[in-house]
Formats: sequence, C-alpha cells, structure tokens
Amino acid sequence: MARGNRLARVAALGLLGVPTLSGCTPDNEFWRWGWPAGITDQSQDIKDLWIWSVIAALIVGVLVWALMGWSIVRHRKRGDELPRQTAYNLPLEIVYTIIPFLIIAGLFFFTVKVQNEVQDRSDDPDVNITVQAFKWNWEFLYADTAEDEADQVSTVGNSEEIPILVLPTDRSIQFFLRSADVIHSFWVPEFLFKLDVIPGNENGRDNVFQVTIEEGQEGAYVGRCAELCGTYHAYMNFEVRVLSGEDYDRYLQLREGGASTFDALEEVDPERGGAAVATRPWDFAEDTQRSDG
Ligand SMILES: [Cu+2]
Repeated sequence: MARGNRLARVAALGLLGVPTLSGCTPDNEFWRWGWPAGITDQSQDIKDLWIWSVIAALIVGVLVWALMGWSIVRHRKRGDELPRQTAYNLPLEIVYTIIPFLIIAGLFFFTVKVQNEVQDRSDDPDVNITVQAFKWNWEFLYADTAEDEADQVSTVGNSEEIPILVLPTDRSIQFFLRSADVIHSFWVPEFLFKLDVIPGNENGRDNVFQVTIEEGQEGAYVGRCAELCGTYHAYMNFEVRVLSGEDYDRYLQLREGGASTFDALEEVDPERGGAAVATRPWDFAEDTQRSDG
C-alpha cells in the first residue's frame, strides 16, 4: 500500500509540474501532433497548452499501461489459490479519487489561464476589421478607412471568387464578427482559434477578438466557415493574405484610390498575385462530372 501511495503522489506532482515548465516547449511537428504552427502571438499560448496537455495525457497513459502490465504479469494464475482480495480498500479508493481530481484541476487551471490570455484585448487596437458572414460567403470591411460603412474599403466573395482578407504583421488586429443570416464560424487554422459568428449582435452579444500576427509570417492562409450552415457550407472559404505593415498601408491606399482587391494585391504582392492561392472556388462543372461518373 505504501508503495502505491508514493507512486500516486509522484504521478500527480509530475502532471502538475509539467505545464509549469512550458517556457521550454518542444516546438516541432511531432509534439504538435499535426497542428499548424500558429502565426499569431495568441496562438503560441494555445499551442503550448495543447502540447503540454498531450504530454500529460501520455504520462497518464504510460503509467496506466505500466500498472496494467505489472498486474497481468505479477498476478498471473499460478495455482488454484485465490490471491489476497483488496475490494473495499478505502485508502486505495481515496487515492484514485484524488488523482483524477488533481489532473482535472491542473487542466482546468491552465485552460482558464490560456483562455484569459487569448481573449485579452487592448482598448486601442491598431487595425479594425468587420467580418460579415452570410450564406455562403464572406465580406470583409476595413473599418478604419471611413466612418460610414458604405464608404469603407471592403472585399466580398462570390461563387467565382474567393474573398481575400489582407492583414498586416506586428499590429494588433480587432475582428468584429457578425452574420446576416444563420450561425457561421470564423476559422483560420493558423490562428489556432475560431469564433462562432452568431446573428443578433444588437442584443449585446460580443463577437469580438484580437490577434497580433508575428513578424515574418507574411503569406497566404486558408480561412474556413467552421459551423455547418447549409448546402454550400463546405465551400465557404476565404484567404488571409498577410503582408508587412508597409505593404498593408500601400494596399489600403490603392484600394482607397479605387483599385480592386485583385489589382491592389497584384501590385503590392506580385509574388502571390491578386487571386487566392491558399484555396480555390468550388468548381461546379467538375463536381457535376464527378457525381455523374
Ligand atoms: Cu457558414
């Protein structure tokens, strides 16, 4: 019994201690279990939580497998005599009630901590974006470009064109999400974050979050609707095009001067061009062919 108790204590301590060491997170594909690396400041906290939760789960798993293996070998049948029976062993029952509780308490503590960090907002973000979701596409409004929404620079997608949301690195970006119809969900896998887009903001619902994209993460990233919203939900994609702050300013300047999203991007991001590269519109013709064959 004494040995079991000691083992349990060591296990509990190890589990709680592990996430506190997260300053030295192993950042590679293996520990991320296929998760994207994350391109925002906020995503690093989420990634750390995920990695250490997996490690904690592995420790519990290995311990349980080891104990199972040990009992199978140690208590294999050697004769007809029954081994010592330990049913209704109160200390043992207390131990295996307390250990899971400590594990959940640890996971809960770190989850709440990370959640608070991720949902933290500055009162004065550098960039304000309004995201309007509708069946089955997206409209992005650059809220800082004009007071009146009708005058703001915007990009809207249609069935032939993937809407591109242009964002700068190294600036705090605030997203205000709203829906014209049903519940959608704004998801950029590389943010490691998604937020439901629930209609009815006028009721005081707070569909707002902030991210800061890290320097050096310029590129094209796919964005998706992550809430089943009807027939063409699966094709409700968009692209996030991350530019340096300088290129972002230039992009908005061109847009304000009357250039289309395509033309402005052709000029500021010639490497990737004006059309989406992270995803493409649904090819209706191809899809019909496939279902025919
Ligand atoms: Cu949707």
